[in-house]
Amino acid sequence: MTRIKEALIDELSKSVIEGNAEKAVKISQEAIAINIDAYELMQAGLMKGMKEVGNLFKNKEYYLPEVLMSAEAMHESMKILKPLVKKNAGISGVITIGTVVGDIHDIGKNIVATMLESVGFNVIDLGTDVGLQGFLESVKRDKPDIVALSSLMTATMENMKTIISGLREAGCKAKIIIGGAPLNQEIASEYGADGYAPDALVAQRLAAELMQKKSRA
Ligand code: B12
Repeated sequence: MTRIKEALIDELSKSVIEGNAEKAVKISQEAIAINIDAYELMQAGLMKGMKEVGNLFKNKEYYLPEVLMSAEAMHESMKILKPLVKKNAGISGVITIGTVVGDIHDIGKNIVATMLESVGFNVIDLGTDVGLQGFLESVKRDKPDIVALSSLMTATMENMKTIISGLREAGCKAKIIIGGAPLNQEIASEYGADGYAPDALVAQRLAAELMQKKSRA
């Protein structure tokens, strides 16, 4: 990595930690102007910064106002980067995604949605705080190949189980994948999901594999 690229990615990460949206926008624009890859900026810059914010929050060095400012900085930068994430054509399929009922965390979900769109999926984003009814309506209306559920809290991840069994009971044939910080493969299997991914890149691979399996079936 060139020194200037490294420095810009580091500054982008810091702008998220500092909760400085203005700086995040300025750095994103500078980095794009010298052709630094938008996905790399998201991963090595924004997500790294947000991870650190998570640690600061956990250690009670940051409180909700700081976290919100960091989320805002990330959001403003994403507005610039998202349209620039390279689209690799080849995959087609519809994915309905949403954060489950009771949970309003959407930063990770939005990154996953962007990554899925970037490989060619048509992503229907239902937003946050989505219950079984919301997912069922999308299954009926949008006929997704995959339904993706996100949850960031132990208190709300249990809702995934209810949504998964409700979707199955209603005859939903879509593959169901789940993700979010408190989850792992073991819980995903227990909840009856078809797949789990720890981050957006693995989510992209998982969705592509499920589509391949579907087309072979
Ligand atoms: C930012 C943040 C907030 C912001 C959210 C802003 C927003 N628009 O999302 C605000 C300030 C609003 C917030 C509020 C709250 N928060 Co909060 N928040 C966080 C924080 C610091 C970072 C989360 C984040 O964005 N991470 C960055 C993203 C990129 O990572 P990610 O979400 O994990 O996503 C990646 C993967 O998990 C995966 N993934 C995610 N979704 C999906 C879906 C699929 C299908 C797949 C395959 C993969 C996948 O891919 C993503 C990208 O790589 C975490 C701490 C932490 N360490 O995670 C706490 C945290 C999640 N919050 C927490 C809590 C408790 C709350 C509040 C209840 C606080 C309160 N007392 O009011 C409220 C919740 C209100 C509600 N009803 O939802 C706790 C949850 C504890 C728990 N285990 O249950 C945490 C862990 C903090 C802590 N250590 O206590 N929060």
